[in-house]
Amino acid sequence: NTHPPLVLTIQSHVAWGHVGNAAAMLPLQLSGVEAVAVHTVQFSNHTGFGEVKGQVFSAEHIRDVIEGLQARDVLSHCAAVLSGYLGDAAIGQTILDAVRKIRQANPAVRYLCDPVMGDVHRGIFVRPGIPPFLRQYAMPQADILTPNQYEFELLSDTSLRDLPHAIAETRRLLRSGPGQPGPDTIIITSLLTPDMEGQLGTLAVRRDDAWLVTTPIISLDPMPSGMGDVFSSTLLARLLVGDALPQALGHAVSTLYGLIAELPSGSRNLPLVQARQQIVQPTRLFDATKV
Ligand code: PXL
Repeated sequence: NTHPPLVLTIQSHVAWGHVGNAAAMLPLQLSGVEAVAVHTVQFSNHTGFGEVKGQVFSAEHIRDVIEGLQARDVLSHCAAVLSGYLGDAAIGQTILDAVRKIRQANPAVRYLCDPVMGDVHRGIFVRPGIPPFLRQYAMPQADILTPNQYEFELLSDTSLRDLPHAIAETRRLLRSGPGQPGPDTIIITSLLTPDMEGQLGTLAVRRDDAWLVTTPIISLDPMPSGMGDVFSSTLLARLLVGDALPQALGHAVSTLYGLIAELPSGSRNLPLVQARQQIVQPTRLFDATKV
């Protein structure tokens, strides 16, 4: 009997609803991946509601918990690290310290950084220190980066005109070779350039390949939060259980589509529990095509 792969997932926690770790854990677990979850904040609900109670944890608190994991020899056995909503830039540095420690023990560890900053509907919804932290410190350490279009435009200081422009700008941020800083894979979610013909795109770019998945747009009002968090955790889980990038991409996009299709009207929380079947076996499968 073998152990399932371990993922250290460091994100926000909400008591009610599904964002951050409260969104990521179920997709990891249902995909056969063990989630080692460290919470950067504990809030009552996600910030999209406007009113939030709870606290951002201190960087020392996060460091403490990670030290405990290291003492149990859990850290060095993590196949991947997943980060999302940071709460504070100092917590981000603690996450990068953990990534460095794991990398020393296991150079094959994959760090998926979801640079959670905001979206086109709400603008930036994180503390001011977070965008510069992500750009200067986190992006160079990441293996996989999963910004939405709004976050990608912030990170790259561009406004995407069309798909070829998106691919070219993405390649500019990729690592230039083995051992160089920067991700080897960038995935732009919620891509809506004028040439997308009314479809919503998810674009995965590596040095030598690029893949696109398109889905019909389901308009949502209000917008639920947590879609990016379900996407990044599902994608990472599929990669860890052996999917190639285009398969993992198609699966994760299909999971999101299925969840949104089952969203109760007016809900700002994803129906993660009701629609859990969409995580394992999405009803409608969208395939990635090479672009
Ligand atoms: O899904 C991003 C996210 C994560 N964590 C918290 C949030 C949000 C978006 O609103 O509020 C706490």
